[in-house]
Amino acid sequence: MSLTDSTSGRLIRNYSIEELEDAANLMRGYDLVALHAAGSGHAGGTLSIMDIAAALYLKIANHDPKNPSWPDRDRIVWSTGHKAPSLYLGLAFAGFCPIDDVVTLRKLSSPFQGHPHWLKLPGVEVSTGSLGQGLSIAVGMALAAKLDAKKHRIFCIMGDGEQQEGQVWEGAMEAGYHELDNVVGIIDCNRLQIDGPVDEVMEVEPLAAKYGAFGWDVLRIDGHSMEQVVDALEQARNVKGRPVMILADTVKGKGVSFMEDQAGWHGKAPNYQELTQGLEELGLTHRIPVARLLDKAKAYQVEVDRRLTAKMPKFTRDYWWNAAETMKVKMEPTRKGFGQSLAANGDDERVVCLGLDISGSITISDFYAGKPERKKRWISMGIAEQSATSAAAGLAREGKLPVFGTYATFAAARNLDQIRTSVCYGNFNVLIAGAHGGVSVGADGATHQALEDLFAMEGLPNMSVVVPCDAVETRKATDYLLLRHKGPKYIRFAREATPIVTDSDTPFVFGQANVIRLRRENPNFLEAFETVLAASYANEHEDLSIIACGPMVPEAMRAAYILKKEFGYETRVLNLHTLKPIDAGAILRAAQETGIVVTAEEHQIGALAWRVSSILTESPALYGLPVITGAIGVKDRFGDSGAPWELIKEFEVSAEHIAHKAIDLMAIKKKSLAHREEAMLAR
Ligand SMILES: Cc1ncc(C[n+]2csc(CCOP(=O)(O)OP(=O)(O)O)c2C)c(N)n1
Repeated sequence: MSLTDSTSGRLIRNYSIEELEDAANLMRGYDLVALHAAGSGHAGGTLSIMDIAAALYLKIANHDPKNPSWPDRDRIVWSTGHKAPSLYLGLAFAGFCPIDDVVTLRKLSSPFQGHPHWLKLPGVEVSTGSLGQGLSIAVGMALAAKLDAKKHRIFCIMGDGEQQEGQVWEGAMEAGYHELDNVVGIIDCNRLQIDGPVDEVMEVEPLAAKYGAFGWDVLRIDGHSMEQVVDALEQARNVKGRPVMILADTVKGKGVSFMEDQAGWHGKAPNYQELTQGLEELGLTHRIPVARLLDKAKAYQVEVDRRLTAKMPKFTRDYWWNAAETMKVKMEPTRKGFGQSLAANGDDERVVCLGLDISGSITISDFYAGKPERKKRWISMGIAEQSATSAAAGLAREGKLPVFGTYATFAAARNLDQIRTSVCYGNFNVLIAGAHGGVSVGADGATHQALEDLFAMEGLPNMSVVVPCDAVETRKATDYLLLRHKGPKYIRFAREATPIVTDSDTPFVFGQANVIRLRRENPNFLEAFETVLAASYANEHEDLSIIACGPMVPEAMRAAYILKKEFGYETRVLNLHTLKPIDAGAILRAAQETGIVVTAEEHQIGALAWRVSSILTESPALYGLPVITGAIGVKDRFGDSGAPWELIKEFEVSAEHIAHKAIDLMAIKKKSLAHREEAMLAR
């Protein structure tokens, strides 16, 4: 069976091989349009898997578009979550949702998230995006089917680079051991990953021998021959007592000449001219209503903009970055400073950098760029965060200075036990970079937005944690942590360009906060402020304090500006770049001297707020003193796809939100001061 009416048992449509080939081609075209409309996404892998997606959704899988949760349906698990558009188009072409809707891909609140989320779109079986987890989910589904004596199958789609994740092999072992003949794995063997060819990043072959050794039946096919694809998926039905793995040899970027076999097209979307050329090469220029689709995407975006504008706190004028003469700033991603420091300090023979297949984007590859002599100290580990973490501990044990980094979710959560036991318990000198922290990661969505990493990193004994506020401070912090600080250390930075609010003269002392004060109007926003070490700052009896870290520091400065302009309030901004060890003295003085503390973090509320609170509540110096507190941060929810600055608004972590909170707290402070005065007079 295939596309089936679950109530009557009737076959909805029986696709021929030619019809499937045509559908796959059309799906490639829609994919290009959706990626173009999104402005980001994964062209290479979505194109290489499309023939398999068409075969699975339109012919092989037993499912009913009118009844997506039909208990007897076959399940399709996309372990390779970044290929979500192929999944969405498979569903759309099968009739689960309108095809045109896929063009809202990666936009705010869209059901077509950057990585699939089953709670947002019927037909998506599970939420994925963190590589290497799907096969284990499939094992769980297959075991449940066996327990319930159900006959449906579970398909699991993976990438060849993804095979580097150790968890894949745990799942493979389990499926073999439990003789799960209801599991069919499919690997998109396009031989490329982000950092380059799979066999250069971390060889995974011979996959057939490896899966065979784990008790699987293995078929190797041409993943672009529809006949072979359908045949293999059908054949898998007849295997009893063993799971089946289909190794599909494919071409990354298949169908679009300039994308084919190009690692650079892994995570890139076509511009309009590339879209037009791609559609022409696919023979789809007149078959896909590009203008209508792009209009639909635009209309969706207009609605997003309207909704976001409506929910933003309002002031008498627009204080957004660069909106007015006095709000001018230079923007650069904080991650840049990390690479600059590695480039500058990498001659130290002890420094060893570990690559985790996201090296250019997080700038760790700047370590060896233009310096071939350092290449021997660049160790490619593949997509294997857990093993790399323990390997870093081993390197440190032998006197090296290991550095590794990836998306903060994978650098500080996936490998948490390895950080805890291998690195922190042994107190090893390992520098961990949590790149792409916060919601401002953007369209990749929730799975790629680290919003909990700081909880774990701060909670580990021996660990030091630094969250620099801009690219300049990231450079200084990395310089310090890499060569001068001993012990486990975590530095967290962001992906999006954010304002530069420090310069080479701005103090950066590990463990010591800076005080930032608005002093004057200046066309250059940075110059309007003065920054000094908190320890050398003399109380100016400001109205309130804002304590921030990371790119929330520029937002706190902008909030201070808004509060001064609109209400005449004076604000002490504390740049708490080092979260651990924390500068308790600076926090206490801010609370004592201003009476209001607002914390601001691009993280679930707490990594900063609760640590500040614990200092306030446990300090005898504050007993009996009124201190009013408020917290800005993400409020116990997962992230979303969307543009970085849209997400800053959606998740209420902008200067406007900080200012709004401060205004509320100022009203409380004024009221309580008035009460106290009344009480004094009454006495
Ligand atoms: C645990 C985890 N680490 C890193 C990433 C970032 N990432 C996304 S795709 C990718 C490369 C995947 O390569 P492959 O499996 O070969 O997929 P394909 O080349 O077919 O797109 C990486 C490293 C991730 N999503 N999850």
